[in-house]
Amino acid sequence: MTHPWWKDAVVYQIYPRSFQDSDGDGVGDLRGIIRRLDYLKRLGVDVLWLSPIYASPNDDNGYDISDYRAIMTEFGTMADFEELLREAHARGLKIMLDLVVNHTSDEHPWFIESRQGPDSAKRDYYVWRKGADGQPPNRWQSFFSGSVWEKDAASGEYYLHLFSRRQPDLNWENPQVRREVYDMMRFWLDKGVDGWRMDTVNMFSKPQDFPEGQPIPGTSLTEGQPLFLNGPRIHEFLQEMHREVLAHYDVMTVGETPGVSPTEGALYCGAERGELNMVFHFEHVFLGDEQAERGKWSNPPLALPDIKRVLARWQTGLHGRGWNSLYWDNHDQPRAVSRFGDDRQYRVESAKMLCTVLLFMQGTPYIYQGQELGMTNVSFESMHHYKDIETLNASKVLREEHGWDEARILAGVYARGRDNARTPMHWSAGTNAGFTTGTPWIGLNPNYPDINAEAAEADPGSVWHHYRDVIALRKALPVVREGAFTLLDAEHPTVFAYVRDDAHTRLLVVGHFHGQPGTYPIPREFVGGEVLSNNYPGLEGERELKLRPYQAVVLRAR
Ligand code: ISL
Repeated sequence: MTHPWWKDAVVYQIYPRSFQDSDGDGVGDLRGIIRRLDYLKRLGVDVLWLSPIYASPNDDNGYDISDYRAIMTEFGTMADFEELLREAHARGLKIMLDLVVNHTSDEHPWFIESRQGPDSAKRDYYVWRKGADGQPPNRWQSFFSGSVWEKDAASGEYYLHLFSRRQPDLNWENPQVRREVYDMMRFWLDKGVDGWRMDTVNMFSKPQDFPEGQPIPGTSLTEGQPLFLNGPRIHEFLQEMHREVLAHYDVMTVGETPGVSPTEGALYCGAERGELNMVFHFEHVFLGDEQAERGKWSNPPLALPDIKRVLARWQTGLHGRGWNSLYWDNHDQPRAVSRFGDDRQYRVESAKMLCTVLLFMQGTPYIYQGQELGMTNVSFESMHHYKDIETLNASKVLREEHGWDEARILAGVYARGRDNARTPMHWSAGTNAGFTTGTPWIGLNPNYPDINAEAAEADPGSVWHHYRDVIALRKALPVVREGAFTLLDAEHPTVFAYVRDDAHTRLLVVGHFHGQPGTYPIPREFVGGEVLSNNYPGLEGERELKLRPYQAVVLRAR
């Protein structure tokens, strides 16, 4: 299995809630996705990753599951899902689901039973601990603000929740819990599902003594993350899952792993490890956040050499040892063009440049819905328009504990809030961008009359056509799949240049991350080389490229 299918695949992430509504309730649904399969086929992607589609009270938009074997009412029925799977497969598209098993919803029957008291048969499905002196077991901070422990009135004990208090953590130490998870995975795989994106996969195993972490200045909490990421039994659990379930199906798996380095990453996705096929690391999207006063909400500036250093380290670190996943954004991140490009004057050029630079690296690329249109961040007028639990909780803490005013909070949210990625997909210039005939669950980005799929498909110069061309090109070039990666000019402040090469082909990829013209000397072997991709009509300079704002070119050595 040196060339498994997922090494050639391009994945497209769908956030079902915001993709396409088919019944006018303002929420996207499965029948809406079916309607858009031909669009996705035309783009040239191979795999659709659906963010959670299961029954959920939607405290965290489906990442809080109350029934793993049922479809969220707003999204449709099991029959709709089966039809989606059939229709996708008929077009040669695969479907990957989101496996959210670090936690459930507090409305999951397991938790309802667990919560009944220390004698409940399901007590041990979750993590219950006694506090001391009226305080929680430790002072770890949750991802969504506040303590990870919630005191339950019935027993006076605390349950663990790394995310919201409505997302209690499952107890992976309990073999019965693991068996339930494996059964549920088989349920979907037997229907014909082609893979899993595994939510927060490196958090399943916690040190059972729950040691105290480093204090977080200005709060009563401690930093538990380093202690519960990549916990003591995590690889044992994943190897068991592989043995019990994954090894019996031809599927692809990608683990979401914040806080892993390439060395740790290889432990999750090393070819011989029997765990996962690849991981999402966060090093390029979290750059500087840890050092910033209020983390991502302070939105520390990004420097290109840091981004290059991180991505190059992963490229070389996993080459021949594991497999990379490539992404600029997803449903938790701001829009790629707004974060790494220029979402105003050079929106089209910079969105195309980001496409080129990402898709010529080694690994499986993930395109987040709307990225192929160059969709941008949104700036809602006030906090009232925001829906995301992380954003709303953080905004409260920033206001009440750190004295930030609304303008300052909004600046952080505009730059980094998760709702940037969650506004409805832009299909057309018509009512609600063609997303819904009803009232959309969250506001639209007002720029949809200019930026939408219908206009993009009709315009050969659009970001969409660039994505389609680059997807087709990377598939035609085996060097992109297997070739070595060499970063050039690591310290160059505005140019991201690298070489991909194998025994047959050498490619030079140059991306100019700047709104002013620039120059870049062409390495000798590429002088006079064939231009395989260019986001401008022409290319100037023979020995030295004269780069236009956000220009990106790919040259093949003679
Ligand atoms: O979103 C983040 C930063 O803004 C991350 O810290 C994120 O919380 C983390 O990567 C885990 O994300 C995943 O699990 C969460 C869910 O809210 C996210 O949408 C999901 O991608 C809990 O299930």
